[in-house]
Parts: sequence; C-alpha cells; structure tokens
Amino acid sequence: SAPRSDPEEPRISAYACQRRTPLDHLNKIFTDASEVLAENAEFSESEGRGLAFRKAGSVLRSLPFAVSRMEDLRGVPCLGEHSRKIIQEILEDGVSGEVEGVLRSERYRAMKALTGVFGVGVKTADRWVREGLRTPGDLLTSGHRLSREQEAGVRYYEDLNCPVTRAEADAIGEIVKEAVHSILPGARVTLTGGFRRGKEAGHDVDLLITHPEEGKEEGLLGKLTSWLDSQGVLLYQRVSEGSGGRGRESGPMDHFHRSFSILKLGEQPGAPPGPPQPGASSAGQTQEAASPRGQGGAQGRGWRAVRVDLVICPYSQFAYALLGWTGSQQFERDLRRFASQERDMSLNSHGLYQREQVRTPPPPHCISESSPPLSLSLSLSSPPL
Ligand code: DGT
Ligand code: MG
Repeated sequence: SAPRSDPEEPRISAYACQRRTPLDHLNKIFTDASEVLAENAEFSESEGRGLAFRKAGSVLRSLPFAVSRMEDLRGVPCLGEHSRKIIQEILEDGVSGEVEGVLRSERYRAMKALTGVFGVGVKTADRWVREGLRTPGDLLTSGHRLSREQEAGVRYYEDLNCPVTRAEADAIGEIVKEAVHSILPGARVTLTGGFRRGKEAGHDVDLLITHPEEGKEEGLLGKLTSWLDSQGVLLYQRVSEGSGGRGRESGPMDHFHRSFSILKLGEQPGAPPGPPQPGASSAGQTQEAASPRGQGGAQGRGWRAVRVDLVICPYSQFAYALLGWTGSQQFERDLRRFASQERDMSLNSHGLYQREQVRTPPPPHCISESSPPLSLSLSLSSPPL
C-alpha cells in the first residue's frame, strides 16, 4: 500500500470538523474496540479517558484506508498510547484482550443493560449495580422506586433498544408534520441527528421545528404534544422549558423548548397507530407493556415505541440549531473547540459569538421564567466543550 507518511500529504486535522468522514468507513474493527473502551471509561465516570477513546474512534473513522500495520498510523493525530496499544493488539491477534475482558465483565454488562433504560444515567446505574441489580428485569422484582421517565424506560425497554430504521424515522416525521401543520400552517419540521447525516438506523428520531415568522413558534410544543396525545400517539413525554445547563451524558444542553418523548408508531410505517387506547389518554399512563423480559417486543403487537426529541426553535436561530442538532457528537464538540481555540469565538445551538462581544439579552422566547439569564449561561468563562 502507498506510504502514509509522505511529507507532501496534507496532515490529518486534530479537529473532527475538518475531517471528511464517510458513513461507512474501513476501520470498524478498531472503532468497535474504542467504543467499548470509551463506554467502559464513562461507566466509571472517567470522562477524560472516555473522551480520549471517542477521539481515537473519530479519527479512525475518517481514514481513507484500512489500517493494516502500525506504520499506517504515523502522523495520525488523536491516538494516545493506550489506543495505539489496542490497535497493535488487534493487528497482531485479531482481537484485543483488554476489550474482550471488558465485554465479558459482569460490571460492564450490567452497566450497559441498566444505562440502556431511558432515564437512567451512569450514577444511578452504578448505585444499582453495587446493590446487586444486573438487568432492567431486576428493577421490577427489586421494588426500587423509579421515576416516571425510568418507568417508561423499563416498560418500553425492548423497543427503545431496537434500532429505529430510516423508514420509521420518516414515518414519525410525517406524523409530527401532519400534527404541526394542523396547528400552525407554514411551520417547518426537519429531521436532524444521525438520519440527517445519512445513517440508516439510529437510537432516536430528532426533529427540529420552526416557523419562518419569528415568534409564531411560541407555544407550539404544548399544542403539538396535546394533539399527539389526543391521537393516542404520545406514550411518554418530559418537557424541558429550556432551562439550560450542561447535560450529564449527552453533551451540552441548549435552551430550546424541547420534549423528550416516546411516540407510538403503527405497524406500517406511515400508517396511523389506531384510535386511542382505553385509559391511555394521558401520556405515561398507558398500561400496555413492552416488557423488558422479552415477551413485549413490537412483533405481533402491531406497533412499536420510538424515542423522539421534539425541539422548537425561533427562526433566527434555526441555522445554528440545525448545525448543532445534526451531529455527530464528536463533530459538534470539535466545531465548538475550533471556534473557541482557533477563532476566539463561541459557538452553540443558538449562535456564534465574538469572545469580547458584550452579550445582549436573548429574545424573550428563548428563556423560561425559571431559567437563569441566557447571557449568564453562555458566559465566556465556560470551558471549551
Ligand atoms: P443516534 O440517535 O444514536 O443514531 O445518533 P445521533 O447522532 O442522532 O445522536 P443524538 O440523537 O444523541 O443527537 C443528535 C445530535 O444532536 C448530537 O450529535 C448532538 C445534538 N444534541 C443531542 N442532545 C442535545 C442537547 O441536549 N443539546 C444540544 N444543543 N444538542 C444536542
Ligand atoms: Mg438521534
């Protein structure tokens, strides 16, 4: 194969946002390994180590050749000593002993199963594992008190851990579009997240909603979710008023009005899910179970549960919101880091700011009464994301 260390060759950027990264790449054997090690680090709240493996995975995804010997990695950034050791192991033995060990470990498996429950983060899962719980099924028998979100997570565990297909995402998009247009004609619904990047499957459906006339989008989320509820489509939701702050697992949060929801999708993609179920008129109260023990999968039931994020944004911020919600996570992280370190600017899903720019208060529709002033949360002193 061609030498990779040619000084004439352009250097690979250490910023994911400056690397062309194909959907199907050539180094899956290595990125699968770094994914496991990143997860395992995150499960022990070693954020730095987790991030290092995420960065390694990201750069490996961008390589236009399959790594076949260590020399191929000369000049490739973002690969620490540990990552290189794992790659070497895989090149020599076909597998990494360390990764195999993690995959076999009881703790990793239990953490993976429990953090797979919607509404369960690393801290909670870790506490449960130390108490001896291993699976979502154990949660039901142990009599642990669950939040409403976790209850929904357990109820729909199988469905929510079954990848959402592109066709299903489009069908959800159509349902939401129909609802939005009946409430607010002219509003725009855009499929974002992994599907916007061309992925064929994902863990959820991310929809960004706006209206070309600034301000018209106000109050839309409540009407939209009421409409979905009245159609029997809304299985669960939690609304975030846009109070801001940082997400624990999912990166920086923005200040948009947003619903973390679970929607019901009928058997035929695009088909209506049928009339509201008796007793199911209020989201989260539905009694039908998608059991975590295996009897409750979508097959035969005629519908499946899908995680959907509904995000409302004012039109003036739409470009930034679209950019911020398209991902990937590593691309977004590095785009913000690039803005900050290379351009002395600050980027988020609301806008791009000059560092020294004095922040003007945001338009009133961006903040809820309970949230701190946006100018504070966008403070220049916040560390690079
Ligand atoms: P998936 O769903 O697992 O197939 O993969 P993605 O890439 O769709 O990831 P997802 O759904 O977690 O998030 C989509 C993008 O949206 C992600 O790259 C970053 C962004 N994002 C997610 N949550 C938040 C949030 O709370 N605030 C902001 N500003 N962006 C977020
Ligand atoms: Mg997504």
